[in-house]
Amino acid sequence: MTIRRCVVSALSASAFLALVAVLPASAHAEYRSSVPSKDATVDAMPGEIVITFSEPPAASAAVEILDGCDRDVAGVAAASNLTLETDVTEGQPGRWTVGYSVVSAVDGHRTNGRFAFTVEGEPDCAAASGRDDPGRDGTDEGGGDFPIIWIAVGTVALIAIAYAVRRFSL
Ligand SMILES: [Cu+2]
Repeated sequence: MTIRRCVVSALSASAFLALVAVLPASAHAEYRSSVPSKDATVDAMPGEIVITFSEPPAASAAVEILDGCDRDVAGVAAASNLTLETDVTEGQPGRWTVGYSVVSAVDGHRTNGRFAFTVEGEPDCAAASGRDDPGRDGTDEGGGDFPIIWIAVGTVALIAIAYAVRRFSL
């Protein structure tokens, strides 16, 4: 009985080690290439950003595309085989950055990354901002702070309850 249990645990341990040894061979959904490519300079604003990964990205991918005025111009993202195509809604020239968070459809691992490229021309950020800077808008900031207050209140309440339960159970 004891020997059998020992053999079983030794077998499962070696199976686990074999699995761990195999896993790094699958490289997750790593960035392979993109259009426009990393650090490239293009003379016209791209209509879409295409990123190719080493493994197919799941449909739940999140992409942020910041234009020369640091505004997110990412439209709809669509995954197809190894590529993720994201529409660009509008934008200003300058230095663009693309951030992505994708989950490999093969092994479920998440990969986050960022790359930049340049669109030739001078950005006209004043003209492009039809709406005002959202950071200056008090209601936006208030909305962002609200949940943090409730998380803090909830945490304090939980600690108080846990403390009370411990005291009364002793
Ligand atoms: Cu992986």
